[in-house]
Amino acid sequence: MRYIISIGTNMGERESNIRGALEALSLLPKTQVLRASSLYETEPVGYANQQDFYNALAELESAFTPNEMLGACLGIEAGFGRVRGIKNGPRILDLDVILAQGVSLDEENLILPHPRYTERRFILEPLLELFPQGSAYGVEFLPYIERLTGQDIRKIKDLKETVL
Ligand code: PH2
Ligand code: MG
Ligand code: MG
Repeated sequence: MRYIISIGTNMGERESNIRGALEALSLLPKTQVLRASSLYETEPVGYANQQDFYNALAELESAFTPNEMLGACLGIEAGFGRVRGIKNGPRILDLDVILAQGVSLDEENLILPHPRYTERRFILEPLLELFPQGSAYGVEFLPYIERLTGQDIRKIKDLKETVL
């Protein structure tokens, strides 16, 4: 099954956190990282008084179920020493399952597609880079980008050649 995973960080060495997360995803069993978006620097959304984030998206092919993928992401975050603090606040690494191909799910610990990605430029812009047609796995997301205002985002560099 194909997955879109978002990677975010605004503590420590942000670029190496993103690269380390991509590497950790690629080392998961039964899983390949197919491609990654560019690396973006983004204005914090939801809680303003913190350092800008680095964000990127990865597309994976994996035999994991969505719940197994969520567990794997939480495990990678823990491996980076993530400590949970204020909601939307600073974090060394956040890995969120955004889309799983053909899956829509509403469970206590996992909702797919991700319930807030439609409001977040730091997810939608890299998603448009990966899916220039404006839909991914049959989910149309282009209209959401057009509705957004603010949320500064700057492309920092290509990760494709360097990561995979
Ligand atoms: N993650 C959040 C809340 N706000 N803002 C940016 N720019 N990037 C993020 O990854 C991010 C955020 C909650 O996970
Ligand atoms: Mg998040
Ligand atoms: Mg998260």
